Amino acid sequence: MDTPQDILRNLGLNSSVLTGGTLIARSPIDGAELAQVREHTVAQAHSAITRARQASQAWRDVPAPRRGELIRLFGETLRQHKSELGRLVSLEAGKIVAEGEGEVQEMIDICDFAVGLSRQLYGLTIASERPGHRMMETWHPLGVVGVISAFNFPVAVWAWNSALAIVCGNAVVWKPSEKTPLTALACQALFAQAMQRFGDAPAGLSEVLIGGREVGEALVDSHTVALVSATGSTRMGRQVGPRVAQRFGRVLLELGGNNAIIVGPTADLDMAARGIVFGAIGTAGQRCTTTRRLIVHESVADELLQRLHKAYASAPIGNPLDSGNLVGPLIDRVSFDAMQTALTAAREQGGKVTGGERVLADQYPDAWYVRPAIAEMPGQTDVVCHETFAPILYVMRYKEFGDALAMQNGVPQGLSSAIFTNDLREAETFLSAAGSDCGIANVNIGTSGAEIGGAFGGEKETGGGRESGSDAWRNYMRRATNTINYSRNLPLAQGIKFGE
Ligand code: UN1
Repeated sequence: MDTPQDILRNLGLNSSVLTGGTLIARSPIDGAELAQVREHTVAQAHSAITRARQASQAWRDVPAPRRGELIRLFGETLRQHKSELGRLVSLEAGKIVAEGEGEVQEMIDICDFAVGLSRQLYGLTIASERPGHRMMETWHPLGVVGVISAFNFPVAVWAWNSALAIVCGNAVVWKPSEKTPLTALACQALFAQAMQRFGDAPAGLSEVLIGGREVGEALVDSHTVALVSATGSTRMGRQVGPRVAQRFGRVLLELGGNNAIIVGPTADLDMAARGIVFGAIGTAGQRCTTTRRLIVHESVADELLQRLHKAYASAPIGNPLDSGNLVGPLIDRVSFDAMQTALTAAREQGGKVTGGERVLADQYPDAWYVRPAIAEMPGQTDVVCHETFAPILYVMRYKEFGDALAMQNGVPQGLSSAIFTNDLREAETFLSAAGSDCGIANVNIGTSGAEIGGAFGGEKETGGGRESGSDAWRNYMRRATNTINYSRNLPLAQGIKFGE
């Protein structure tokens, strides 16, 4: 099961989609070509959206618990293929195998969550002000949900969206990153297996669009697509958000993060160091939840930095398929260049940078491995306020807790945040309304690696969307408020008398 072709064949995918196409899929591990994938035309994208609409019109009539059965079967299929799909994620996105498999586990977890949810799509019953009346809410599917996902979580983000969207009675059209078409095709093949076992699910329930900007735009601009859920950069969100809003479509945005960990004077430094290292160098700094800023109390800064430098120096960098390695490659050269530009800026802005250089270039001339960087900054300078999708940890020191909080909140992004402290006042203040302004705020846990059970997403330039657990399912449904009159009169609300 080594090559992606083998994996895709094992998943039952027709190999004709992997050759002779115009989209060259490459592995960031060594730059090797993995496949030449056929791209969809705009006309094909429109046909896929039409198929999805037809599917959604049949699917909305299927009872929600029965819809859950399809997702249960999909979760089962994923369990059977966890290691294969995880390996494909590693090959195509460059994650270490443990993280590739972890991503598939997130898919399995959201399937379990969605199955339970399929029996809990509750609405409220509301007290009416009129006698003999009852008010309630009912929740209905939206129709077609569009999903745009990024290279760094090439399968889980789609699963968060589609497992919920499908139990909620929608069809899904997915535009994966051009950098990760194979994992998307693999997911589609696995979903097709679940559909087959299910029996009578309508074709078109889950569509994949392979291609670039034009097919993405077809999704964004189609009046048939009721909700566009887009994960990626803030730049992408600035384009997608207004375009969907222009046609009064709904958007769910999960955009850039610039996640900080505050380490207070009472923190358990062992735990803090481990949380920071996983958050900052895990997935080679390419998670939206990656720890990008460390705000550390001056009394523990030297000690903590010493530990971090030691951990960074011994973190094995290399082929993510070798289980000993903890840091795989960056996705491509563009990423590498962006990292170098940020580090140059950090130096210019008074930073002291350790690491950041390219490594393993002789062994992998066409791949981009780097030593994760630590940049000790004189303050929260301009470069620190930008998300660079690479393993750079900016470190700032503080004296007063209020200053640490202000620094934590003083960036345009608002995804994830954490504090390591054993001081109850600090912890609770951090979680309070006056504390972290992020969508995720943790105590004695790092910024990345969230469980699927909570709502996932963030504020400010992160876009405000929430996916995954809690009540995020409501994004995929429309709410109807119903008032039922079971009396023999027709009283008006607000006590209005009209011609009586
Ligand atoms: C992302 O990087 O887009 O919390 C998602 C985490 C993962 C999801 C990251 N569960 O790090």
